[in-house]
Amino acid sequence: MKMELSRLIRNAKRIVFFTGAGISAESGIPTFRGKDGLWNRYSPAELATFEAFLNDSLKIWKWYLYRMWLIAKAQPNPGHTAIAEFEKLFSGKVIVVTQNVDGLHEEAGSVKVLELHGNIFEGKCRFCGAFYSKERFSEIFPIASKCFLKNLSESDFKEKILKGLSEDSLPVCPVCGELVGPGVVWFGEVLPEDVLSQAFSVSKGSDLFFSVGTSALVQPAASLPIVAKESGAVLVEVNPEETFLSKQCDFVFRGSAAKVLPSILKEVKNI
Ligand code: BV8
Ligand code: ZN
Repeated sequence: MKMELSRLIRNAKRIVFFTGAGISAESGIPTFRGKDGLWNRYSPAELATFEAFLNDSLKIWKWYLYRMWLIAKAQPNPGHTAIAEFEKLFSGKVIVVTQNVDGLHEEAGSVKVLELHGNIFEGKCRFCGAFYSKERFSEIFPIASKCFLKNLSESDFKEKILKGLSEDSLPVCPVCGELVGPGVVWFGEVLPEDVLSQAFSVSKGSDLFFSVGTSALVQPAASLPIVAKESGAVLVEVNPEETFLSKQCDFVFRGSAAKVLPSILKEVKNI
């Protein structure tokens, strides 16, 4: 199987790596639907919607700061690194389309990355539409900066940050004075138009489409592998568990991203 796939990879003109929470699981970031998944402890609607933010912005910001602290402490794993190496090996032919908001693909060295659901270290004002880059947002909300959070122990984070957080220490929008939320796409919110249209066009034009660590349940992201398949791409799934997509895949690797992707890369390098 790997030999045949390696030949396809070598002859491919455009390779898409479509990733979800599973690729960051081995970096210590809980997935959403896995056994200790984030959505099992809290429902998406409860925490990842504008309504929830309006109802209790302090609770929402505590949840996102907790995830930002987890991500700030995390390192890319061999799954992320292998994808970055594929991009170097086949320059100009590889692009990452991710649902993850953790930025670990860029940290692993991937250059062409489409962040469908935004980035957790950015800021977005839902009242006036102002967008704040990582750098600018850490000026507005210093405790949410990656370099500050990564040096905090769990007890310091819980004692000094979470416990000390109050309504009036939340980030205020310099443009309209309302509260700023995290730079992620919440349920019921549209995805960044330019990113989404790029994602659909690269998927349509792909001849090899890897679906790595995603249950492919959240729309419109979950339509990308289908669009790729319909336009003739070879679909490859890397996931220890069956998903709705498995039946449509030409190659299925029932294993973890951090093990499977480096072994495929090794195979490709050897032929
Ligand atoms: C929208 C950012 C237009 C926030 C996220 C009914 C039908 C169809 C659609 C809808 C519907 N009702 C509502 C909708 C729309 C909704 C949707 O799709 N809901 C789903 C739940 C049915 N979509 C939206 O709301 C989107 N916006 O539609 O706007 C609109 C506007 C107005 C009104 C209507 C429509 C916005 C969606 C984006 C939401 N934001 N994230 C945050 O992070 O806080 S989604 C979030 O959840 C992630 O980004 C990701 O997309 C998703 C989680 O999925 P996965 O990443 O796949 O993770 P999961 O845990 O599920 O799976 C992990 C997999 O990895 C597992 O299969 C596991 O086996 C595997 N794995 C585990 N370990 C490993 C591994 N694999 C490899 N290696 C390992 N080691
Ligand atoms: Zn604003």
